[in-house]
Amino acid sequence: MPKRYTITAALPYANGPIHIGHLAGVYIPADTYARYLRLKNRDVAFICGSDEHGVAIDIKAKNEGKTPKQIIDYYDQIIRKSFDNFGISFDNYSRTSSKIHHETASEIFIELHEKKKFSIKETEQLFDPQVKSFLADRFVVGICPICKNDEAYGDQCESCGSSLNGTDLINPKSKLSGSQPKLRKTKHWFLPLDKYEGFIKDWILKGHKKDWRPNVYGQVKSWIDNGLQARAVTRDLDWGIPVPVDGGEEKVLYVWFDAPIGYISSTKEWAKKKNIDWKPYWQSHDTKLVHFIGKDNIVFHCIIFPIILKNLGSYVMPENVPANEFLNLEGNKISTSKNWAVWLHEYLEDFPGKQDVLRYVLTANAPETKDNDFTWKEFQTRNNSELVAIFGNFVNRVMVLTHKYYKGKVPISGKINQIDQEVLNSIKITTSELEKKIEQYQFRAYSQDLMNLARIGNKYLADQEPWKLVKQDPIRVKTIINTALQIAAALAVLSEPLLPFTSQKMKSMLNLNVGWDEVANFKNPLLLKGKLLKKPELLFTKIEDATVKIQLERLKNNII
Ligand code: B3M
Ligand code: ZN
Repeated sequence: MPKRYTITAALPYANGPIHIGHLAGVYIPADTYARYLRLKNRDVAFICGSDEHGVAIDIKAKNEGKTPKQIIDYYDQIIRKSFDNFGISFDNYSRTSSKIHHETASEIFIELHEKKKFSIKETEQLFDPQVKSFLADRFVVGICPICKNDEAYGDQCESCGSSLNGTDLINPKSKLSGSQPKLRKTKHWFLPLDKYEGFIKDWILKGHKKDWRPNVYGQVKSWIDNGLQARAVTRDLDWGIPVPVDGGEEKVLYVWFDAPIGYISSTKEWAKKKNIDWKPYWQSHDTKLVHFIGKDNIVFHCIIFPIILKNLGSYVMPENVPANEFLNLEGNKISTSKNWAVWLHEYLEDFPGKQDVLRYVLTANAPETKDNDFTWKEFQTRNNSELVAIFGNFVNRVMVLTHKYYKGKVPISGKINQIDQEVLNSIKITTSELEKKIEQYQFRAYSQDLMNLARIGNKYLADQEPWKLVKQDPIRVKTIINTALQIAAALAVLSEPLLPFTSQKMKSMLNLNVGWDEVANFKNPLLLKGKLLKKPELLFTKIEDATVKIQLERLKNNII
């Protein structure tokens, strides 16, 4: 078993708020995994931060007549607040405009430069004569030569994940002036990816065929099959980390060179606060490194960043990169520019206190192996027919009965019969299943196994009907209530990775203080007889049709 875990979540660009696609694609799975590992008493560094360089931010600034610094300062704090509100429990959330990141990225660039790992070449790049600026990355759009997506950028096609040079685009157009760009010579530092095809083949194509998700493995394979090409890791831009070597004047590091290094600088920042050494989290072979990302970031996390680390020599490679596919919204691609999105800050205004409902629905419906669709109807259905009718109803019923018959005290159990024993056995069985699913990044399945345990509890109460036995068999009633309370206690603990707010409420109501492993090694009881339970409060409430209607109207009325 690894001695420690470094879990990274893709650094969100600080040029807009967070929406449900970000949560579903990256942050809920990463947080669920990190919370689970902590419950298993593992040493975890859950790392993230704002991605504050790159053309996307520069474009936003130009469009709003602001400076890039104003843009990142504004959105960095909005993003942090959204993650806090949704219980995304980073151990450190940094930002790539920080001094420690500029230093870390510059040191790494200088080390690679001095080790002559780059090839420095003068090439022709796209140039906009009207605004007298080179057109790097998102400053140019055109048709992707691979998949013909007509909104491909100068560095990447988000539709097929291809990493591109601007000169690869068909019919390129300047995002700055709309004009047809010209070619102009300029010097850049290139990372010769082609030299590392063998390394990627051995490490991923041979080594991770079985344990990496097919969509990730398949994208890396198609990259290798098409042949890796050298990639420029510097840009003719003024927003970013200045190239820290002679000849790099007026150039900056390519955002995808510096951003993944942001994981390392954020870990350094965290370790400094804790007064511990950061190096084991990135350089010890008993560390398990896992990158949580969306599918459009696969090439940067499975090929480019690992080749950078490989060249540094002392870094570990990611053990897994469980990239999710995309989440669509009401049948259409989520689009920031068209405002076709459910923004977290708006969701919380309309559904205060329902963070766990969204965490559950986005996990139950997560795009783990293929693009999936979020609909408000399904949101309502899963809330009403699963969270309210099964999970919440079960916990509320058993607590109400405990207060009704025993003034809130856990009753002593009489002799348990075979049915009781089977129900109690489901605690250990379910926990072992949940552990397997989470360890294999199958969070959808985890959410359904968890709901199934609540279903078992709900069915047990409904079948045993203790309310009919109060007079003729009070001991039997005590046994049934005690057994059902053990299931509720197990749910309180096993739900924490995915439903942290609900788990907290349940532990408080049940006056419960047991850990994951006590549930995993379940020995009856988790909840001791005589323990006084607090008054139950409803864990979930129904969502009405009118509420869904309002959300659909808001979407349609606010589209740009
Ligand atoms: N800022 C997010 C994106 O491509 C990008 C991730 C960086 S992770 C180092 O949407
Ligand atoms: Zn494409």
